[in-house]
Amino acid sequence: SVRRKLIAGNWKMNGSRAQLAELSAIAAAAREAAGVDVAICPPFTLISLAAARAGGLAIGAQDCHQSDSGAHTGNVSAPMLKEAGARLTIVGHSERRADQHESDALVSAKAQAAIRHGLRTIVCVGESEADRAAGRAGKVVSAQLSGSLPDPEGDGEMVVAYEPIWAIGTGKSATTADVAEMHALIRAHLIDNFGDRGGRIRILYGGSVKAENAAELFAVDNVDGALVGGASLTAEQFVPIIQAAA
Ligand code: G2H
Repeated sequence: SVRRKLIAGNWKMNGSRAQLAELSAIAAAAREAAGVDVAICPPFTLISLAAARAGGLAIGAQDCHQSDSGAHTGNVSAPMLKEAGARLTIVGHSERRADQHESDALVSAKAQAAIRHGLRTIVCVGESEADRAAGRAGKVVSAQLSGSLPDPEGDGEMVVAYEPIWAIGTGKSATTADVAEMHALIRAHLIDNFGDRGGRIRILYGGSVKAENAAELFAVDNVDGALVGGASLTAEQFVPIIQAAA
């Protein structure tokens, strides 16, 4: 494939200084997996320390504010993330869309800010269980793509993550047929909107990815890696996923 696989771990609101001990084995596996990019996104408070111990792993954030600075209590901006040592950020994760009521327009502004500052930016999309049951999964994801993607100008790289909400942390992952269909739809959208560049944008799958299902997911067309939550917290669970992508 023209696209290198990217395996990104999303620690969500988990982790501690002690947990950063996992990074050395993850980094060692990443160095051995030629042709695979590996990243870990811990909570904000651990980014600097993680970056200092990354051993070649890319460290990222799970969100970033759309402004560079200002009166935005509790938020963290893209320049701050860069200074802390982050090389990427996730934006628009479904948990933030739900818990923090983030709209497509806000997600797009966040992605734009991150890309402007040279962060690799993973924009998440995905339908709910009700959307899928009603047969509107494709429509919902298309609308999210139309509203949430940044204009990809700037130094950062855009990545799309497809995470069906019903598969997140539930142990249910989508079937390979569902994944193939949705990733093809996303690819078509990217090519329509970004031309040749759309063919080079990586599309990750997320939602209960684990050692047992990683290889079959990575064999699906247009699956260019994974966004991994629960199974990224320990090297024991995360390393086999990296190896499955190599
Ligand atoms: C989906 C994923 C990581 P998990 O949210 O973003 O989490 O692998 O725990 O389903």
